Amino acid sequence: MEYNFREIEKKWQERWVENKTYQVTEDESRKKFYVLNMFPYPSGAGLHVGHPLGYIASDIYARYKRLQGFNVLNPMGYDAYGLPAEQYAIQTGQHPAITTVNNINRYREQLDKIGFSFDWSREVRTCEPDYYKWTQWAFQQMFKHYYDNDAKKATPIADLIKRFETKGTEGLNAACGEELSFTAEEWKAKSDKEQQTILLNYRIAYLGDTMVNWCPALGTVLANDEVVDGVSERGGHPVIQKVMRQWCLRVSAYAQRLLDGLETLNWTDSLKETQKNWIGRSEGAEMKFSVKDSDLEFTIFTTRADTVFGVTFMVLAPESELVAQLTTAEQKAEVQAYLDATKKRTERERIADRRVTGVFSGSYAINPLTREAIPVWISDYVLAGYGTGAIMAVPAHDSRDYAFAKHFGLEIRPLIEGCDVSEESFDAKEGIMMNSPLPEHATEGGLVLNGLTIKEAIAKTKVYIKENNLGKVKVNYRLRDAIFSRQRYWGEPFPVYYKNGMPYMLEESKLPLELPEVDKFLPTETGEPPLGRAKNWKTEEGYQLELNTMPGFAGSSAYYLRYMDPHNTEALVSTKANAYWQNVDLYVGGTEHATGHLIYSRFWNKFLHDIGVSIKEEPFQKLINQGMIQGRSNFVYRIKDTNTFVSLNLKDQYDVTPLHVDVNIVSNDILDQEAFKNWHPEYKTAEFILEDGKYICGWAVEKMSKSMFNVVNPDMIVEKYGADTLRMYEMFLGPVEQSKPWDTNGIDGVHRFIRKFWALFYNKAGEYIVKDEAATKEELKSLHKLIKKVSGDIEQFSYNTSVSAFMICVNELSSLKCNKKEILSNLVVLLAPFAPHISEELWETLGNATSVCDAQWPEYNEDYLKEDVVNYTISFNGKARFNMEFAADADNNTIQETVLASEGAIKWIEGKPIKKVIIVPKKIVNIVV
Ligand code: ANZ
Repeated sequence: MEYNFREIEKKWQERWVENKTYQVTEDESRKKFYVLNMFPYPSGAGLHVGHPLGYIASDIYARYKRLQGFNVLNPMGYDAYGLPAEQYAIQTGQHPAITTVNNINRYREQLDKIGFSFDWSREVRTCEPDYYKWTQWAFQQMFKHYYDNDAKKATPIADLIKRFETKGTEGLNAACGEELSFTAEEWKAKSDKEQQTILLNYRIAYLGDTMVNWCPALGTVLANDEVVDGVSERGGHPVIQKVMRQWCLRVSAYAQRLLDGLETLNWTDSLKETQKNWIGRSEGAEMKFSVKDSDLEFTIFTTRADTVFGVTFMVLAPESELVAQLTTAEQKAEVQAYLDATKKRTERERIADRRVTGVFSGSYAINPLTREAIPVWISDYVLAGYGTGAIMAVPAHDSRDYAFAKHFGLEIRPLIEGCDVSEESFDAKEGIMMNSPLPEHATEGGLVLNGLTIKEAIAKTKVYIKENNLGKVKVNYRLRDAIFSRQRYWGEPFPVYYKNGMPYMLEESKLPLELPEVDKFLPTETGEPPLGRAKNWKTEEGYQLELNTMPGFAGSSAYYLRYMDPHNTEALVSTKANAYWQNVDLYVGGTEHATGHLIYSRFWNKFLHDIGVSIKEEPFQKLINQGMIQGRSNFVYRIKDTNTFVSLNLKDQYDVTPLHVDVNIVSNDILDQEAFKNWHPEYKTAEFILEDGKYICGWAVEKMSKSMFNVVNPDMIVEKYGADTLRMYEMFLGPVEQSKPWDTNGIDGVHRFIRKFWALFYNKAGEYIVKDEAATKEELKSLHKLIKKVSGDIEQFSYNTSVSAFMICVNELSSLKCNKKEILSNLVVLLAPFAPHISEELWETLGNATSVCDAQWPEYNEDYLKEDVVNYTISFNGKARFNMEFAADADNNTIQETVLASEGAIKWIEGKPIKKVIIVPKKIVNIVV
């Protein structure tokens, strides 16, 4: 039989569906292994060869684990809500549900051709009501819980209400927006609306006033990366900073657990570092400053409490509520003008650019230690969302404060020995506090820092502040709460209605709240989100339903749990299924999710863990980031003002313009001239200047993209070479985690390897030549070398070296003319994770009735790798003189005696006394005379 990959692949893909080969159940008799890919957003462009890279890598691992006897869950689904479908709908009127389904069907067709071991019976689509019911449910649970900092977990809001009724806020240590203080009596005296407002301050899902990038022309909030230089990336419309009431998730409450959890994960150091920086733990102190001639007090956050003697001014964020309270009548106009100007800058711009701007408020604060009056300024280098939105400025020791002081002519007061403030070098971490030129009363109360290191000074000041009730020690995190509202159509509706302006949750029995139909996917004339167009978007009682929808990360936060039990109508996941599958053992996906999805899903899962839904606190135990596959673009060179194209190595003789050419009409850098003429009407009459009768194209490595004509469609490769070749070739390109260019030039080699493998079973005449004879030592050695290499490589995700090892082994067996069943059966099993179709076919041919997926991974036997004899180099005083062979298990004594007694040795020793004999096992015997 000939190797007809088209027939073989079709046959097995059908067989797998018929036999439900990849369906798994919670089989208690076997150990589980859960492999997961980051599920795709089904875009209109379909898959290119870069997309399946991670899926192939994880599929190999999944199949390998199954061969080792594990019960492997390897599911797939679609992150189906999202902007592109909505944008397309706005342009074409096509309903996003329709384009999404079309795209999904196309993805599925492409995925099926590659031969993945996905259990499609567990597919999820985030836009399906029976899926998003549980996204809505989880959101409601977050609304119904608050975070207890003492218990370090989410706790029912009902408990908080009970507590308020009995003790008020006394002793409460909960994550909240604002520290509140009231007694039980005061709580009970509040109206329902007042109580609800207070509870929002504690709920894990809460409505909060947050600063957003608002684009009035587009009628929507934009993400930071959608705003460039103060205007919208799309359309160039002005964007302003605006406070809007939005749903938020109190991710910040979980900051410490998100940090601690990283220690338990098998992720790369660089990914952990990225998450650590994102969470941004900062230990410092909050200090109270009072306002001169007023009852007002405000709190600042500092990591350098020790510099309190060097404070020469204070700065408030422009958005701070204190601005209105501290601005004096004389300064009012100037402050207002400043506030208007800063509104236009996004937070990111404020951090990135170092332009110094600011305005004096007119008020003075009193330094709690020195009792000095110091001016209070307003500037946007202080961010409203971090710390307390107010700082004490120490220009001698902080570069931003320094720049500000210089610009506005404010005092700079150094505190550290040898600190040169004329230079912008503030790296004085190891410095010593000096006898500072402070007013006499400065050290009143006993805080003396002179002679201490900075570290000691910070610690001492913190204790002092605490003991003297001037503030408290505080840990801050950069991690922000997640803004959870989007003014979009194509997303999960919030299961929320409004009564008296307050939000309430729909009853659980009313879930899912399905996405309504609208006439257009645009905001309403009055600027409401698209759901404002839905008819009768109200509860049965007539209350208004929420008009925002949830963001992209909502549906992807707990999907891994849903795959465990995708058809459950009673729960997100049953305890039984969750107890069996636990969490993901291997997660494979792109690095772009390092701070988005991988933070949100960890947070979401920790919450579900707190409320008893998820057994494991961390969702993804091991994580591998697959690299990107870049495009390898090809160029043709058009001689200026002509329709003549000159081959690569002749182009320097002409004045040429390089043009991208579709890589699909180029093979091994040689242009298919006919196809080129048909590619574009403009080239119909193209003429060519050839070298050696060929047109050779230039090439470059670029991003794989339509506009560079370097997109390679996996379907085409499958059509031409088969899925098994595609799979092995993608792995052969290089280490999974590295980015690398797609280079079709080597694919023939991989395809030839597969044919050579086939040729061990069938001769040229198509006759089956496998024999039931005992294998030779050499054949066994070749096989066991491969078993050892491939098993080790798969564990390390070093698939490219595995492919090379297969090639070597098949070459060795070919030259040994080995077609022994004993050897080839094992070889088929080893190859099955990489090239499942051909392996199934040959496994069947070898006489097996069950799928190769259920075979057993071969164990390697060290004995076969042992050499019988070893060749030693015999040296005298370090110089190699001759060689001798010894049995591989010969001991050193035997070796030494035999060598010394040999004729050669006697000759080279020349009768001199022997000083030393050094034996390097299996390599060298060195005789020192
Ligand atoms: C006085 C001081 C002296 C400071 C000094 C630094 C150096 P991290 O490590 O990022 O937490 N800060 C506090 N809140 C801020 C805000 N909302 N916007 C901008 N800056 C803010 O940094 C904390 C330090 O950043 C704080 O310590 C404060 O300046 C500033 F030699 O206080 B420091």
